[in-house]
Amino acid sequence: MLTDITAARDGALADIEVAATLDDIAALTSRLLGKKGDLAQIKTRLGQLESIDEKKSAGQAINDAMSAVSSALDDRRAVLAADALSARVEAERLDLTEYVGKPTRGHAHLVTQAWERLEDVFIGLGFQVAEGPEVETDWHNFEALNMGEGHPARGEFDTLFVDHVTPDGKVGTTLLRTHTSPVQIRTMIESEPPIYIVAPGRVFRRDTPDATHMPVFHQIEGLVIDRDITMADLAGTIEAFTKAFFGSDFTSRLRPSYFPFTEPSAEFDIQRPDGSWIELGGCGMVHPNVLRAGGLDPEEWSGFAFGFGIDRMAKERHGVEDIRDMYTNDIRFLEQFS
Ligand code: FA5
Repeated sequence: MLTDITAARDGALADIEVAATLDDIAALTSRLLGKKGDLAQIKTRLGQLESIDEKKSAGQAINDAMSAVSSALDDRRAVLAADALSARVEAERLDLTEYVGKPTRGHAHLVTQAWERLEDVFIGLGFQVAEGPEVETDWHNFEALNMGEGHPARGEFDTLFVDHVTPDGKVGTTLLRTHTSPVQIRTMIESEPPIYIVAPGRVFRRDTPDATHMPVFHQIEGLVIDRDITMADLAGTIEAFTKAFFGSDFTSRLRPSYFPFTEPSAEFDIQRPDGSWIELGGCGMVHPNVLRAGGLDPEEWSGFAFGFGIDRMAKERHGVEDIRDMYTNDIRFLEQFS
């Protein structure tokens, strides 16, 4: 029996040595150490041995053989697992050599750069930065800005409504703000004049994207409320801003226009050094109804407001042909504006 045990053990060890994969090891483990394995089969014959000493030494030999086989399986499994890991690491290795010696730094997006520069310029002119929520009430976005329910100007802002039912059962009174002008109302309500603020932020409209329109874009609002503010203050501020932001060879003009929340209203254009004009936004003297909605007495306070597109401004400043290029996140395009 001892010869059988030795033969079974040596056969098992030879099989283990040539196992080539972890699957082979799994199969060998159940074959060699399982109930139907050679050593287990020999064990069933122990009872046939006559003397106790023979049983003892054969039993001991079987146990030794089992543990030799078991530890050989463990060793081979460890070797094969390490090989499999190195093979996987090798297969998944990335070739990063093209980046060696060329450290690159990221930079702020074109629109973020314009946003930050605008804040800097207006802070330099004595303004503070304010902000308001992107999800607004109908009241702040329209009503308080002199656009009551049914006002035709509402239709010009292709509004995205937020599904919402108020406790009194009204639908559609919450929306994604269509402009930064509701920050005017919030600022008037929350702070005492004199007010000199700019409010840059993201706005939303159901506009189809084209070379000059995006459904999500950015505006910067300006609001000044003080005593005896006139249209001349507005024109002077716009001109000072134009020169500080675009350069001293740029100039600005106001063109009569209409906004429900300003009276009189104007469109604000800038002139490039080559003489061509670009429309940047709207502005005007804050309408008395808007001052009242903000809790201010129009007899005591007057002011001006303006709002223009940051994306359009970035586009003009950098000579970008199509506003959509700024949002496709093509690194070859973005890298040009570091
Ligand atoms: C307004 O939104 C007014 N709230 C501006 C205003 C503020 C007037 C304060 C008076 C006083 P308007 O809809 O024209 O106005 O938009 C202002 C600017 O936002 C535009 O001149 C343009 O530069 C930019 N703009 C408008 N729609 C888009 C769009 N879909 N994509 C990119 N920029 C846009």
